[in-house]
Amino acid sequence: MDLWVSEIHASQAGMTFKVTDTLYHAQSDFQVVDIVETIPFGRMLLLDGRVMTTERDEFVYHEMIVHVPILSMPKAAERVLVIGGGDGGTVREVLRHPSVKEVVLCEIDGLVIDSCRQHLPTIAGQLGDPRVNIQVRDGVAYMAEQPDERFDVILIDSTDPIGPGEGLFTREFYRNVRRVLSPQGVMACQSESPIAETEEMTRTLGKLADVFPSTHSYIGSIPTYPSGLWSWTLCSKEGFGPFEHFNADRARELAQGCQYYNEDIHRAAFALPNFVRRIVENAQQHRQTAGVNA
Ligand code: SPD
Repeated sequence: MDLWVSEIHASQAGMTFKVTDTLYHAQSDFQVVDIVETIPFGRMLLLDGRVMTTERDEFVYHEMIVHVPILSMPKAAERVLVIGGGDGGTVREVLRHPSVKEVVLCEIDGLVIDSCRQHLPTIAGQLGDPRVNIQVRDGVAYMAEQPDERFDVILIDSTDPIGPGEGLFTREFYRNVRRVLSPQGVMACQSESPIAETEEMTRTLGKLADVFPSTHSYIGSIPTYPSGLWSWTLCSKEGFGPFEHFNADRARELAQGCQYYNEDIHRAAFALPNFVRRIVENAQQHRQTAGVNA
């Protein structure tokens, strides 16, 4: 049978992958969950038809959402919260840091966790680690209930800002993230594609800038995501950025086990092309227009 899967992006461009097998297909309470075997990228997780991760290029996203913030901190990360990220890739990377004592994974959709454990073992394989505490909960509600300063690192490994992921892109949610971070803590979120999702990225950065003392966006290449160019944004409670506390020796040591992240990538990812700089500037503009309480 000649099977293909296509994701049509908001920009009205798309990407098509040759599929050899459908391993999992279910409608959960929140979304349609698919795991398919593709020729170019190996196994692929799709939520509501959007590519979330693939065996072949997942390392870029997961290493960048984890190691950049953790290596930017002035202290060792002990308590980490991952919101979303039910495929387990972010948790796997967090566990590479020996200082980590606890990782809470708060994922709204239990079917995502179960299906990835079954069909994506190279990504989800660390979810059984004794340091991992899985909460199948809505991340917005979970965050609102947490005591102040509970986590050193909060990673928002969300879907796009539609459907179940929408609440993870609000000022109210970001205010709770700031409140729940420990004093020297750091957060990072996926902040969409500067090319394919320019407006979403601008809106997201504007909201983050309303809540945190500073925002630091960084970029990387993810072939299976819209346009192939993706962004993440790092914020800290104290306002430090990616370099003040960066320890290149620690990054070099960690990089031995990584496929993308290394000490040069840590620095280079923050070198933004002019059109991305302008998105950051427009977001600041949006902030001034919207006002802190909007
Ligand atoms: N457009 C795709 C955005 C997906 C971001 N989250 C991916 C989850 C991988 N752990």
